[in-house]
Amino acid sequence: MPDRPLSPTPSSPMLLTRRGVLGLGLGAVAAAVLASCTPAPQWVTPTGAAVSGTEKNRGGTGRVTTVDLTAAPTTLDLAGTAAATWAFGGIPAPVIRLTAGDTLKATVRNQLDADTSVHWHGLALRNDMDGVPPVTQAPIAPGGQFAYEFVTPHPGTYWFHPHVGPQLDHGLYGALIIDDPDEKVTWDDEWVLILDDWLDGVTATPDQVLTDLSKGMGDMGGMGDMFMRMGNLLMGATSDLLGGDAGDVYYPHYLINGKPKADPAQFTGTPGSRVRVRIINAGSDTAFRFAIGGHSLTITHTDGFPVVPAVVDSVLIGMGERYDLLVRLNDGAFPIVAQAEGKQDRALAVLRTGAGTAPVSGTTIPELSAGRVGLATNLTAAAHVSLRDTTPDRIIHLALTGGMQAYDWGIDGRRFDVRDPMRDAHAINEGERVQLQILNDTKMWHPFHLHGHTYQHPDGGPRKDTSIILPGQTLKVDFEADNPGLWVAHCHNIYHAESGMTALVGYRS
Ligand SMILES: [Cu+2]
Repeated sequence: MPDRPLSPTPSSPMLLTRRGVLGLGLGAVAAAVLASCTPAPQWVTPTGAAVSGTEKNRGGTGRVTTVDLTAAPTTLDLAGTAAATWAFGGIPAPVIRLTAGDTLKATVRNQLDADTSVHWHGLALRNDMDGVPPVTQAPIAPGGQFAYEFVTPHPGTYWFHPHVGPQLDHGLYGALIIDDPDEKVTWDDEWVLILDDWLDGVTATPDQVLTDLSKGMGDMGGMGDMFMRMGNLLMGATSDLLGGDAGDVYYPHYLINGKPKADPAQFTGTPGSRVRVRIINAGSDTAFRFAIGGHSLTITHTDGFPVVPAVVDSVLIGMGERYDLLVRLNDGAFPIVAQAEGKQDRALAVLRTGAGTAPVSGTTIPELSAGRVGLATNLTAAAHVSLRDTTPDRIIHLALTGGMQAYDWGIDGRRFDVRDPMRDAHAINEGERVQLQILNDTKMWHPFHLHGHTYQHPDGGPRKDTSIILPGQTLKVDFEADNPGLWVAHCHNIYHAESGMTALVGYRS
């Protein structure tokens, strides 16, 4: 089926074909004609030949992994207190694991009373499986289902979550681990740790939080300097590492693998053994500073892609980011800590390899305040995943804008409109080297995430799909336009994204 041109006509949630425009009557036709006087891009369609042809060229191993995911109401046991929430069968969902080149067939069933979807975060997969309603698919209605099927293109640590409203801030998430058939690293044990900030069913629902935030903080004046809770909001949470305001949502719990610090997740191992630790930040408004008491950490990968190994005491992980670490285990009992950066609270798990008193949550962790903090900006891509050295064919400027006063987070001063997703879309051509220059023109940090590609930080920096950008800074990242489709790029603070801090990069047909 050939790719069909998309209409520039606004106001429809679904992307209209030209035939659809003709059905709208004279006014719409006039608008379409007017729009055609300026050369409006003819977009690739997610279900068109460019996308299916690219998938065919991926080839793959032919092996298939089949999973069923059911989004449904459930309860999470928080150290004896039941929190009503939504999840894919567990919090986190069972790990999905396959080898690069294998096909994942995932049937997602919706038993919620709301539309949903699943986005496979970080994967450069075929566009029509990216899970972004209304851009790449219609939402999965209550009682409905959707069959995702795609070749997994790259090895690494990925994860999945809905891309509808603030549903990520329920328990709807899980890890997707893609093994490398040419893996160079060896390890004895492997742990997947999913970090999360938790409020659902305890203090509020994510929708209630979004409603509260959306009222803005316009009349609260200088109150923002004082560290205090105000309902679902947290005032005065600041971090030097994050360049000021660390986050604005009050969370009563911080979790590692669904467990609060009063009932911490337990990890056991053998002294001297080497563990590969895969860490995913599934939080919605919290960066975590991760450390293991009594241990140094060797960063080997971020966002799935290998880096020149870097030894650190702790690592800063924004929402949506992943880090893979190698850890040589010492003898005893040790705290595994994810400090909620700037929020004066933490998630805790326990590492035990021998005798010793179990650590408690208030323990001082010297590694958290030591000098060697793992930051993406200090990492170097492994040579074999570094992009070729060339000048970009196209530069796209994006300014992150808005603030807490009006809660008007956007891009280039405008809020993304899901009912008109192509309105301000940036057009690129397949085969181009594209550079995104992302200016953070706000007073708060943002974890910026691009779908469908893994870009590279400047000067040989890491390959990533989610990057922390501090206030006032500009991040320049390059990517190869080799995956046709319509791809959103947005802040992974889910409340900022829902407020409108989302852009769209589309391939011309
Ligand atoms: Cu943001």
